[in-house]
Formats: sequence, structure tokens, C-alpha cells
Amino acid sequence: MTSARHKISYEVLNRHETLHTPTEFEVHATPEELQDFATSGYLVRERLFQGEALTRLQDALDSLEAAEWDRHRKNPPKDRSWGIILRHLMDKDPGFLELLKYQPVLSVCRAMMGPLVRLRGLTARISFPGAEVQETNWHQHMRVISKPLPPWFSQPHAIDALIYLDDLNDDTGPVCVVPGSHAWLDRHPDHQVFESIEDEKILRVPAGSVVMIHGNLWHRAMPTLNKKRRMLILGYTPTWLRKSPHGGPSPADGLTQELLQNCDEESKELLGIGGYS
Ligand SMILES: O=C(O)CCC(=O)C(=O)O
Ligand SMILES: [Fe+2]
Repeated sequence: MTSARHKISYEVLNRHETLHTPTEFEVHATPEELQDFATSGYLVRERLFQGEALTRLQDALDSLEAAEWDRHRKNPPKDRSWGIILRHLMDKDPGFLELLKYQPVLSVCRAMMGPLVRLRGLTARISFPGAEVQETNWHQHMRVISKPLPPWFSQPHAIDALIYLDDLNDDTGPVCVVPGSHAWLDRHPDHQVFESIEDEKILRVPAGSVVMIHGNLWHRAMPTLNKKRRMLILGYTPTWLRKSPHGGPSPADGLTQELLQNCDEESKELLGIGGYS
């Protein structure tokens, strides 16, 4: 589904000429939606991917799952797990690399965090019934907040687009968020809590939908009971933060390394080369 768009411009003061920085760009959201995202910490986009665009991502993920299955399920956990997590997706299939500049997500990231952003990662989570219970505990993605907050602490921001390749329902497992929790800088979710917590909001969305969340937002995925569930996490952060540490460095022979040999300044910036002074 396309949403209303508007133009936005940022000037980067004292800008160094090697910065890519678009001066004006079109944001795939209304000013009200951005305001609401800032307050609630999440933004739902139903059926952003449809038809072939959705099938391409599903097929690419199915192939990758088949290729990496043994590695992830050699010693299956006994009673509970998150399912399988595949990492460095942009290095492994050109269909995933296409998401690097996917405007419905990237333009919103630039509108919320400034024009200088970089990829934090593209990861997949696949969960399926008939094995151990597959669900996630309450967690957040940014885990580096100091307590108490030092006067000049830089609050890290990231946006993770949760891209659902299957319907989210009670068979596959809805996702839950706590609206406003991204702004809580004085606490974190208790360890290994899987149950409902106060003020949680349960989201059920059709395949192809995207739920964008601030990296500090409290969230969990409910159990996958009856039907396989596939999702991707496309994350961005300001250029001066680092990419996700999970899964180690990008594969040396991956597609992003190949792209970096011959690409525009914007791609370099998005892949973590430059974009800061
Ligand atoms: O599967 C979901 O809905 C969310 C997964 C998640 O939060 C994660 O992998 O970090
Ligand atoms: Fe998560």
C-alpha cells in the first residue's frame, strides 16, 4: 500500500564535500505519521510488498534456508528457541541487495534520524511449528544505554523494519510491542520473559506488511503454533554508529563487497564507508 508522501530537506551544517547527503528527498509518510512514529516508537505499513515483489523475497529466503538449514539445525534445541536466524542477507542474494535503497523504508529512516544513515543489517528469522516452541522473549535491539545517563551521553538511534513474508496471525504468531517504550532509558525488559506485559499491543498484519520500530522499543514474537512464519529485519542507524555485531563481519566474497568495488557515493555511505567527519 502506498502512503501519502511529502518532501523534506535537511542541510548538514559545515558539510564536507564528500558527504553524499541528499538536500531534498521525498519521504514515504505524512508529517503526522512521522510524529506518531516518534511518540509511539513504531509505524505499521500494511501490504508494502505485494505480488512479484513479495514472491521474490519469499523465494530468495526459501533458497537461503535450504542452503543453510543443516548449519542451523545440527543440534536442535530441546524445548524452546527463536527458530533460525540467517544473517548477512545482502551478501547472499541480489534480491536482498535490492532492499539497500528501498525508499518506503529508507526515506522514513532519513526523515527520523537525519539524512546520514547506514545499513545496520539485513537478517531473517524463520520459525516453524512441530519442533520446540519457537517464540522470542521481550527484548530490544539497542543495548548500550548507560545508567545514570551521563550529561553528554549520545543516545543511539536505529530503526528496524520488520518485514513479514507471511500473514501474522494466531497460527504463525503475532508480534507484540509496548508503545512508547523506546523512550525508556532507565530500564530494560526482565530477562527471559515470554508472557504478556502491561500495555503491550498485539499486531496481526497480512503478508508483505512492514512494522518499523525504534531499536530501543520493547517487543516480542508470539509462538509459531501451526504454520511456518518468515520475516526479515532491515535495519538502519546514523552513519557514525556501527553495524550490527551479530553474525561477525560481512563475508569477504559477499555481494556488498563486490558492489563496493564500483558504486555511487550513496551506496558507499549506506554500506558504512564515510558519512561522518
Ligand atoms: O519475528 C518477529 O516478529 C520479531 C523477531 C525479532 O524481534 C527479532 O528477531 O529480533
Ligand atoms: Fe527483535
